[in-house]
Amino acid sequence: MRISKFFLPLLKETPAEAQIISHRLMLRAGLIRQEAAGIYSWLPLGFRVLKKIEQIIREEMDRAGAIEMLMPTLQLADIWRESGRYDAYGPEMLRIKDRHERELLYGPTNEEMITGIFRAYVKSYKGLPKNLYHMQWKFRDEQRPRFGVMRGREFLMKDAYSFDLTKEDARKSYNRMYVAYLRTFARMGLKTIPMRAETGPIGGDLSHEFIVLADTGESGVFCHKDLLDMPIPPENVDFDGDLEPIVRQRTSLYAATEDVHDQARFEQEVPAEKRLAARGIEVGQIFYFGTKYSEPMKAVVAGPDGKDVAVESGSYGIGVSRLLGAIIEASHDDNGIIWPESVAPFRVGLINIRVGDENCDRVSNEIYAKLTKSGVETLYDDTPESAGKKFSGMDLIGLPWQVVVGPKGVAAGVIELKNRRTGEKVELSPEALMGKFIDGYSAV
Ligand code: 5CA
Repeated sequence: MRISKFFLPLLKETPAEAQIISHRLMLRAGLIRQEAAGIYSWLPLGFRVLKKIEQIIREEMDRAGAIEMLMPTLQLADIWRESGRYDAYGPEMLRIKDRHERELLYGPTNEEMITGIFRAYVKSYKGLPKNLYHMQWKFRDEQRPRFGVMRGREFLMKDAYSFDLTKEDARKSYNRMYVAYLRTFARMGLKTIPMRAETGPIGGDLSHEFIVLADTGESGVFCHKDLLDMPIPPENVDFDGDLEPIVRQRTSLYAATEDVHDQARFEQEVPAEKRLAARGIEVGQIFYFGTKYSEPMKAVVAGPDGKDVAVESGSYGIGVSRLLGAIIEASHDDNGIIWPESVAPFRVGLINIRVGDENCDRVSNEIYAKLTKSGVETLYDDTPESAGKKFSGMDLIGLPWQVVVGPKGVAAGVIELKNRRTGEKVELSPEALMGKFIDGYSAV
């Protein structure tokens, strides 16, 4: 993509309303624009990151055996009356009437709707287990929307819902999501710690929040320091096998959010030098709630003995849009964002510092054409701006690699490559540069 043809509105000034670094950087780097309190447009650069994050989540959900679908944002109130949550949900729920005076709501979560879908089609235990998920916009009329996408009112969530015949099977479904989450967040360069958590309006008595430690996080958290350095389950982990050992390795150590924290137990179970009391960002939460929805909504299947059984369920959320904020909180410096390669909007930022110079243009155009043709996502700064402005803009948007083409280097047959994270710069021949980004590249 050529910046001259792209839409990349960078801000010079730090917007006054943004209190935390990720929010400031998201506005300055042209990722989002606020449309109303807690409601954002996703500008092209931010939208690319959102899609990358979605794709990682999708791959890991699919690997764990979950099945993607899509439910609407608007839901009928009637189905929420069946579960008893229509009144219980309170002012956070955005309630709407259509022209026929039918009561609708903008979904804050989808337990009711998915239970309605499940019960319409699955009648026998032979159709179990099932785990269905979607990524869809949610609306919660938060009392204090703040910190940009961290606590929005409209936000993108991945929500998965599992259905099983027995408690034991439901526990296996829970473990699959637990392990899938460890892999999902690690692939985005995030270190997350699963912590026991309150279940709130979703319900149930077993729940973990996946927490990224950050001083700007909204949750107070307490845990054993060894949880910071646990191995991430490999890509070939067997989701049909016994995942309990992976889960137990973590759950045997103390980790709790402030809502369920027990200071006496913490001090008893964790040696003083291993105690960590910190703040964190909740990027995901998983729940086991058994028959909380299936019973009132009569989502039953015929068991092996022919008798009807209410299905055992859990739900599993990830804050897709919140993740952009969390990743930036965890990965930035004074000059701007530092995207991990896996979620970067482009892998390479190509800077032509002398646009109009015949040689610089020729070399830059060649590099751009070759990288793009090979599928290396490249953002080419072909604008007539000053070199200084191009460098600071590129640092701000945080692409992992910067390729700098200038008259001196071109005359000497070299191009500069800068690693955004380490700041390390090397000079390479154009061939060596191509070889770095294109597998099996050969100049001929
Ligand atoms: N139905 C369950 C699981 S699917 C559920 O709604 N869980 S939740 O309430 O914990 O939300 C799931 C995730 O959405 C949270 O872990 C958080 O990362 C994200 N989230 C929740 N509220 C907001 C918000 N106001 N802004 C941005 N992200 C949010």
